[in-house]
Amino acid sequence: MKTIEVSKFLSLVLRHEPGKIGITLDENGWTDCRELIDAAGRRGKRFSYETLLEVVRTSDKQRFALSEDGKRIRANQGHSVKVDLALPVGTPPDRLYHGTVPKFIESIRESGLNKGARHHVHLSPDLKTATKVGQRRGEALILTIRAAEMSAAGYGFYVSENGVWLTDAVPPQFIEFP
Ligand code: HQG
Repeated sequence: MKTIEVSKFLSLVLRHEPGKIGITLDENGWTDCRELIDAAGRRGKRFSYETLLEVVRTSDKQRFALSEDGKRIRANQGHSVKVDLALPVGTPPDRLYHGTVPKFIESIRESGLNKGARHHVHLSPDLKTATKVGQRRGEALILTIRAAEMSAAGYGFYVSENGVWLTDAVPPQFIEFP
């Protein structure tokens, strides 16, 4: 498998469907690299440990992390299966950004940002990243989140290992629309 295919495959099994290849994630989302590679290989998804290392190293968004001994791997964020990433709580910058698309705006105006199928709402530290996130779905529309104000009002924020800011929900009063 090419690295891009391996990356997509890892996203699927480490975030959403470990059971698809018969592996399990521990409570913090980790799984054994060797078991993962073997289980994948038995289902025709063949790649080496070296390829897996390359995917972790070159992932544009640092999607995966290895344990210090290199034996275990987990996804840094984006899970739909229940895992506790034990993320550090952080104090966000004044503003954070969220890239979305026009068709969602009405609903976001009414109910704010919600986490949908994910564990958290994902917010970007800069406009460029937010634009990329929005463009996955079409013409990107960038919302500005008054994050420091939210934090002061008692809403919790976490930072993932790859610099994505996470929170449970963003009520409409903290969102600036374009
Ligand atoms: C929208 C990718 C209607 C929200 C990216 C978004 C990111 C609402 C979509 C990461 C809404 C959810 C996350 C509401 C939110 N009404 N629509 N009240 N609240 N939405 O994919 O932020 O490639 O779950 O605007 O780069 O797009 O997976 O979230 O459009 O970092 O590593 O509902 O996923 O990273 O979509 O993306 P998603 P997201 P990976």
